Amino acid sequence: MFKLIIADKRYSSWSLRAWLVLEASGLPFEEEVIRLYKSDTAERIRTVSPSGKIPCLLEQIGDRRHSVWDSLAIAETIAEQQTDLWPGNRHDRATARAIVAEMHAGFLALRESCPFDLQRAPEPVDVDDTVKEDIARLCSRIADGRGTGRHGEGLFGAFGIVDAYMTPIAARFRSYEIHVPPVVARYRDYLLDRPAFRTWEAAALIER
Ligand SMILES: N[C@@H](CCC(=O)N[C@@H](CS)C(=O)NCC(=O)O)C(=O)O
Repeated sequence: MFKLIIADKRYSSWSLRAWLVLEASGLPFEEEVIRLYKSDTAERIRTVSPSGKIPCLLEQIGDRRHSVWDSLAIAETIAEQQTDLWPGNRHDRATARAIVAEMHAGFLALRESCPFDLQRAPEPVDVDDTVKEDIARLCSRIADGRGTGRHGEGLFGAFGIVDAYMTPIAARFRSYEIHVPPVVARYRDYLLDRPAFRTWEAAALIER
């Protein structure tokens, strides 16, 4: 049985990504929340995660507790057991991995200007050109994937890791009222209407 250590559901986009991957895998798991911005946050995270960051996936193997830190390593670890989480086609799989890697390492301007906060009442903000470039780049990734006419509502068919990585972006599009083309708006709504996301969001909305 896996245990996923996550941060506040309201604030932690990386935790959401790992949690959505686990949910989509169908594998049983428990979760534990370590609240951010508390006096003991850093100390509690250090007891489970060598990087000092969460999410972190724990697996008890005999008397040893195995720890996988970082959302992307967690996603790849789960994908070893549930291979449908990446597209079946080799070229789609490569593109999906490239998008996830780009997301994991980039879009800093958008992340900094539009912090993830599921309790934020939707309201637009002024964004500079770098943020606009991030948004345009994301919209083009989404439009390219959705424009291929593949079966399923995810970027490459059924919901997978790439869609889990896109979900916090969809939430930012909504909470910062970022204007996006219709094809992107449909994908945003698909991600935010999924029962797994709604379950997470319901818990995020009552966090204090
Ligand atoms: N690249 C990491 C980022 C993880 C991360 O930044 N986690 C934040 C919470 S969203 C954290 O642990 N913050 C605690 C701290 O920095 O003390 C991932 O993909 O998991």
